Amino acid sequence: MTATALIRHLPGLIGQSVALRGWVVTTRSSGKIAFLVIRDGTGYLQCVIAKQDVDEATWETSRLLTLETSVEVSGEIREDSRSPGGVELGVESLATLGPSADFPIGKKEHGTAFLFERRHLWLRSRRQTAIMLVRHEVVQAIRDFYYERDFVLVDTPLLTGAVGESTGTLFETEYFDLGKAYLAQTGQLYAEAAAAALGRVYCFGPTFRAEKSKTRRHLTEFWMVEPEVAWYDSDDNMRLQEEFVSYVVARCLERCKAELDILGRDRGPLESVVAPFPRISYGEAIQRLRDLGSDIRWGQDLGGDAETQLAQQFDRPVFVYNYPRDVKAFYMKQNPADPTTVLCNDCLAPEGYGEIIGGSQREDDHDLLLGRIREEGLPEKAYGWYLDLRKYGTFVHSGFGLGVERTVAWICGVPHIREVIAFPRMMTRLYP
Ligand code: NSS
Repeated sequence: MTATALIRHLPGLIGQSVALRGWVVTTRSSGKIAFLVIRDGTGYLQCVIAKQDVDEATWETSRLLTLETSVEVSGEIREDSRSPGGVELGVESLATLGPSADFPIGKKEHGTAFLFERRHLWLRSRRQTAIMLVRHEVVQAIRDFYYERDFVLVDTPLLTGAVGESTGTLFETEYFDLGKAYLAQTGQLYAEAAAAALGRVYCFGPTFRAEKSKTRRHLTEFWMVEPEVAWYDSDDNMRLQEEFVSYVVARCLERCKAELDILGRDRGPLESVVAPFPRISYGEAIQRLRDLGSDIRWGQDLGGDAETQLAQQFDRPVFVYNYPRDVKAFYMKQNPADPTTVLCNDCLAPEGYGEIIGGSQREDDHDLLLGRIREEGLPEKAYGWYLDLRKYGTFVHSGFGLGVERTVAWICGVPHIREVIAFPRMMTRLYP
């Protein structure tokens, strides 16, 4: 195939002849002139076909085009201030590459079940591509943030022999002669080992949880970025989080203006996302919730509704720190000032989005950690290597995990996280 131009580059090609390939978005025709909008993934382009300027085959083709037909067009790029991108194409020839009869997703409203069943086609819509582009920017911003700060990327295994987070949500599979393997719920434990080797590290990949809940915040496969830092305590950890979240949001405000407009996202609330973030202890959070009329008691975990209520009191993300030990994972460091709590924090996003980060200082005392592993009834043998980190040069260290989908949903202002991953996996969805 001959080289073709990308729509994104056309404003620099005014006056030149180009060939383009793409898919039909809309067509409109009068007796003598037809307007065709195509998209190629990099943008949208209006193509103008004047009957008197083209051969009969091109004119006939233009009249028969249907939604999502793939086409090749060529002609001259002209300035047109009313068009998206400020240019249009004066068509000289047009050919169908792949017909598309009865594209199932049209202009009318469809239910979400209908759309998710056709996710492979729905992805082509303006809204879905805008979301994917914001996600792309978020992922790039994450990588840049850590690269610029000398963190080393360490890829952690997805097939693991030990429980990372909790036994309740494990996907397991038979693993040859070695018994059961679990799909990773987190890369954290391995990132801790890597932090003792490299100092500042992060892992970034898909994680898996057999979530049986059907909420707008849970997927069974989601992406998480997990930094782990030697010599950071819980306070340092929260400072890194607020700097990180502010950075990612600022990058999207700077580079995703068009996408946020397509999504109708009010930028005001995102512009307030500037460090430092307010911090309230778990105890204070319970008191605030009770003052708001909740009957939640000390010792209970904060559910989605409680998180929403708390976050509503602030104009930027808020940290809730030092939760009761009994509602948190085994690896969190006991709070020396109050052994019923652990040195940890969640970061709750505003506007009803709730928890986007869970983080903690890690238990660095060998015997306390072993005690917690036993208390939780976890198989000691599987954690031998993890305990070794406390036997050979134990070190104060902290880290956190930021859920990519929850963050993208919040930045896009999309209510349900299933819409911000190309092919969501949920309890009720494995297709397409
Ligand atoms: O369970 S977390 O709170 N924490 C961890 O996994 C730690 N091991 C991270 C660490 O310290 N390295 O999950 C972290 C974040 C949480 O705040 C959410 O944003 C996201 O991961 N998360 C999810 N997103 C989508 N779907 C599900 N099911 C989900 N579970 C957690």
